[in-house]
Amino acid sequence: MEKQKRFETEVIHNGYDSFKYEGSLVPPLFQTSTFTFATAEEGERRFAGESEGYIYSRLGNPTVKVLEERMAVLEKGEKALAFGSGMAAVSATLFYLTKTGDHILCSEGIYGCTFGLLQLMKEKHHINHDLISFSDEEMIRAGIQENTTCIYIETPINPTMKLVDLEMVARIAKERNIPVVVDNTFSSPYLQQPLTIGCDYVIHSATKYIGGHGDVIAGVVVGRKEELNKIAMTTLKDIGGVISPFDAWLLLRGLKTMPIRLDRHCENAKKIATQLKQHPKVEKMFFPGDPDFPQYELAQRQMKQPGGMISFEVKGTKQDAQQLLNRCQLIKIAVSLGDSETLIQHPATMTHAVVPAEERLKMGITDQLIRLSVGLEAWEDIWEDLKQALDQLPS
Ligand code: LCS
Repeated sequence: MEKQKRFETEVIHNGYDSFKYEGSLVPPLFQTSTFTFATAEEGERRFAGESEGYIYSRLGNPTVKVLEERMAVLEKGEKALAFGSGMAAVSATLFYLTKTGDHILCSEGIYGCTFGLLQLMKEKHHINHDLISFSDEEMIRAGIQENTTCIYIETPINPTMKLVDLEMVARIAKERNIPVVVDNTFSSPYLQQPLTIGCDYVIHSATKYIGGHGDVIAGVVVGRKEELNKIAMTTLKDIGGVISPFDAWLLLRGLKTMPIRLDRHCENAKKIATQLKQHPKVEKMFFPGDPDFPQYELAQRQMKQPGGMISFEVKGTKQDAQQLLNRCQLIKIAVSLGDSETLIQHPATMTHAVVPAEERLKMGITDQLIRLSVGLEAWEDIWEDLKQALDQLPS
């Protein structure tokens, strides 16, 4: 096997041999829905799995394959599968791991649509779940039921930035042989690699830091070959949330600059957080790189850098929070994250609007909470814009 290179090299080279493709430096875009067979018998062999080769792009595509191989290496997994959205990746994995009557133990705090999916699974398929704080071992042990077939966590959690100790969760889950699924979207594989600390599946909304340019909706799951092969042949193939070859191609382009983009996102976020924390209109700030962040020590241990996302509460009301958004000029009001542009959103009425108010407050999503995805602009320009918007809030 070829020796693995450093992360910054693998994002550019892994999974692709240009000489298999006429020397094309960049992986070609195989924008085709189907593949021709030389003979009927060859078609039969491919369907029977007796002959290597592509059949139909829902079952596999060469451009998508380069992306999957690269992602597997970056997350240090055996295999990766690409999907048409982060939610397609989440739903394919959760439906693969559960059946009617099973139970999912979930971090208290997850992306709004993942919350919506869990509701749907409960109402339509009687697959239950509990959202619990993963802050101590006893709580996790007490949350595991006889029928728990999956632990599902985000870290950092969208949008509160709370962290889950992956080493602790993986250790407890191993005792009971329960697979741990980590949504690694907020970290990217550059900052944190959950499979290396004993977790079983990593999911990404590749829409975010992996793509990095705000022009793709996509998802990825990484894990062990045996299980991912089963997902490929069931909840990916038959539910059909596949990625388009063009989107896979865009993600390959985005991936090349992911480490340098993230270095800049993190550096900018640290600078913005330092200023934000001192502003008189800011009530609280949640940023894993802030030494006063309650889980600062865990962030230092678990993440290479604290990431590019900051949440904060303004003093005042929901209307004040909305006014702050309205007064931003350079910073764009938009959901999504991990793009070059700095984006600001109001989780209670946007990404987490589907979560009932009581549940939302338990997660820590107040009406005053604002989420900032720090972009790649000059940090001084981002701060100047945010500051003038904050300065205008009533005292
Ligand atoms: N997981 C996390 C942690 C997410 O933040 C998102 C999307 C998803 C999964 C789903 O990925 P998608 O299907 O959109 O690719 N998060 C969004 C957000 O915070 N704002 O807009 C989308």
